[in-house]
Amino acid sequence: MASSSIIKTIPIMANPNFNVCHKLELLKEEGRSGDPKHQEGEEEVLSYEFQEMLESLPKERGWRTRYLYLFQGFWCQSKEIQAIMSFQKHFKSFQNDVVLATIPKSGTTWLKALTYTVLNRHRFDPVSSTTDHPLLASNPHDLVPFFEYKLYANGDVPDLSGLASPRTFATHVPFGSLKDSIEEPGVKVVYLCRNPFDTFISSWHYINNIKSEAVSPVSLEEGFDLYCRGVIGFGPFWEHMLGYWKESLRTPEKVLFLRYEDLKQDMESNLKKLASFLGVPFTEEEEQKGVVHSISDLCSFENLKKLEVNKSSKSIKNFENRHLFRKGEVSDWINYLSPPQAERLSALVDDKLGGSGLTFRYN
Ligand code: PAP
Repeated sequence: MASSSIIKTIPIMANPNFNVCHKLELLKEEGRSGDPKHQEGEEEVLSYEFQEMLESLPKERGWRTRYLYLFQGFWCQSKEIQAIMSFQKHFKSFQNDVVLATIPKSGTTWLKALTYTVLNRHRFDPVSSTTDHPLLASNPHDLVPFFEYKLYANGDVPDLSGLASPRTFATHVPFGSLKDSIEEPGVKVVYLCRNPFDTFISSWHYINNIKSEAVSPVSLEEGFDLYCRGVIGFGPFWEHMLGYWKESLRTPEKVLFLRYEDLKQDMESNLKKLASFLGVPFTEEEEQKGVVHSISDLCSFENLKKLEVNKSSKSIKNFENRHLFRKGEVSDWINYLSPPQAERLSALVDDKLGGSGLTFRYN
C-alpha cells in the first residue's frame, strides 16, 4: 500500500531533477521496503519541499528507522518532523488544555493513565466502576492522544475544537518546540522524568521489539554510545529534561515536574500533587472513600499489564501494547550496563545536569 500511495503523492515525473533512488532510500528509511507488514498504519505523504528540507538536516543512524534527523535542536524521525511541523502550524491551545510531556520511555503510558483517571473521576468512578472504567478496555495511549503520533500524524490537521474540556494531549517534543503552541493562559503541562539509566535500557528494549525488520538491530553498546552522544528520539535527553525542569522552576503554575521514581515510592502524595496542579484537588471525602488509593491501584503496572487490551491489542502507530509493559522497575539498568558504561553515563549526567538542581534516584 505504501509504495502505491507514494507514487500517488510524490509526482516523480513532474520534477526531472528528482532522484528516484533517493526516494527509495527514504522509503527504506521508514522501514517500508515493500513488505506490507512493515506498512501497517503508516501513510506516506512526504512532499518535495519536505524532503528537500529533510535532506538539509544533519542526520545519524536511527534506532528504528534508517536515520534520525536533527530538527529544531533535537533528534527525530522524518515522519515525526512532518507531524510536528503540522502541529506547530495548526494547533491552537485553549485555556485549561492539559499537555503531558515526556521523553520516550519515562513512564508516558503511566502518566496518561493517571491523568485521565484523575480528570475523569466524576464520570468514571475509580472506586466502584471496576468493570466499566475506560482504562480496562483501552490502552492509555488511546485515551490521551499524542500530537505527533496520532492527531497530526502524516501532516493531518484535525478539528479538536469540539473535544470536552479539559482537552488532554501528550507529546515527546522538547519544551523549546512546544512553548509557542501553548501560550494561552491556563494551559498546563505535566512533565514526567525518569532517571537516564533506566530510560536508556527501556528504550533499547522497546525499540528492538518494535522496529521494522528492514532496520538492523541496535546492539546495547551501539545504542549506549548513541544515547551518550544525545542521539535518541527527542534527545539529547539532558536537554529535554533541562528544558522542562527550568520551565517548571520559572512557571510552576504552568509546568509540573514529576519523577518516575517518586511515583514508584509514594504514589499517593504525587497523585494529590497532580490533582491539585490540574485544578481538581481531592476532597477529604474522596480521600476517606479511598479514591486516591483506587486510582493508584487502577493505574498500577501490575493491573494495566494483565488487561486483555494491553496484552493483545495495538495502539501507537499500530505497535503492540504489550511492549509498553516490560518490568516497570527502578534500577533495572544494573542488569545491563557494565561498570565502565555506568561511569560514563554518570559522568555525563554530572556534566550536563550538575548544578541545575535536577537530581535522580537510581534505586
Ligand atoms: P512511551 O514513551 O513509548 O509511551 P513509556 O510508557 O514512557 O513509553 O515507557 C514504558 C516504560 O514504562 C516501561 O519501562 P520498562 O521498560 O523499564 O519496564 C514500562 O514497563 C513502564 N510502565 C508502563 N506502565 C507503567 C505503570 N503503570 N507503572 C510503572 N511503569 C510503567
